[in-house]
Amino acid sequence: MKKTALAHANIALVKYWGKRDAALNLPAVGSISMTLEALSTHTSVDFRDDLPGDMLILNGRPAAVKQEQRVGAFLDLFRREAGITAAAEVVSENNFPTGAGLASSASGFAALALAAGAAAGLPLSPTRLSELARRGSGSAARSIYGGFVEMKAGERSDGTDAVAVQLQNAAYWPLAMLILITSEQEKELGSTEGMNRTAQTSPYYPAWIASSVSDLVAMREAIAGKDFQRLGEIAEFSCFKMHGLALSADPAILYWNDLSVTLIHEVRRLRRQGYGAYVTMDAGPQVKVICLPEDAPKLQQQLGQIEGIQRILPTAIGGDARLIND
Ligand code: 2P0
Repeated sequence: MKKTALAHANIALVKYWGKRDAALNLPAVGSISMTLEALSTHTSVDFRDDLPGDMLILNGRPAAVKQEQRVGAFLDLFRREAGITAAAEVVSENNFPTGAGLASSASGFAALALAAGAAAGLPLSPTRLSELARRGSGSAARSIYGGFVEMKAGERSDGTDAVAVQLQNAAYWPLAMLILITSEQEKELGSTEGMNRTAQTSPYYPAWIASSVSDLVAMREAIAGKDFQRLGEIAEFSCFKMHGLALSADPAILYWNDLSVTLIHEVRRLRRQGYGAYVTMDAGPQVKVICLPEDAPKLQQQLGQIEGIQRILPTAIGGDARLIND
């Protein structure tokens, strides 16, 4: 039976970078994210006996073979568990640019996990869904939940404890984010490849792993105390530490473009003027500004004047991934 799900993207406030097991996609560090209301993926899955193989329609077009194979391998996890062999028709739409450092794999694999589990008739708990979503993409484990979410690195070799938990729901603390799109091109180096190169070549990698623990503790405290300044400071620290780490790989990994750097300086300038605004960035050139909802319109107006910005997506905190009636 065809089932449809919607999941929101998320942006890490404490970043995940590096894997402790490539086959099961187990993260080397824990991470904490906020789920984003304005960025979502809508996916339907239909297991059908009349299909010669899995089919993926992504944003209205047949997907590339590589993407179709990645989705097929992910669906095998559900087929195995449900004891079915039918191929699936998967139709997925993002309401934001795909593959440009905007966490499309997070919302994509969370929505796919939820829809595939339901279509295969599997009764899956949110924890189990998170574990399965992680196999598609590490950050997808977090997009099962809304609000503030922590992904556990876990210790077990089978990955059953490498799952996300919700720290607080979407209504707990209404923060905002401005996503400044500097380029809509797909990134040159995917996260998985970037992480592997970093782990293999950066002399800083052990320090990154060791120092992540105190970042997670500090971020949990900032969220529990609704301390915005502290949350912003830790988020910037984790972000720049991750990008510094990536730069220390051989060859160096640089996800920023010229405009990214201009915008980082601009956010710092606005902060000196008294605005509460903090930067975070992922495996791409987009600059995300964490702010309070009451400051978002003024910050958007100021940042929107910078030459070269393609567009600004303002967003609130989003809710849980959910099934949608067909
Ligand atoms: C994060 N990123 O915590 C980090 C920060 C990007 C920078 O998780 O290899 O697509 O599929 O597990 O989840 C993006 O990487 O990586 C990511 P895989 P994923 O959000």
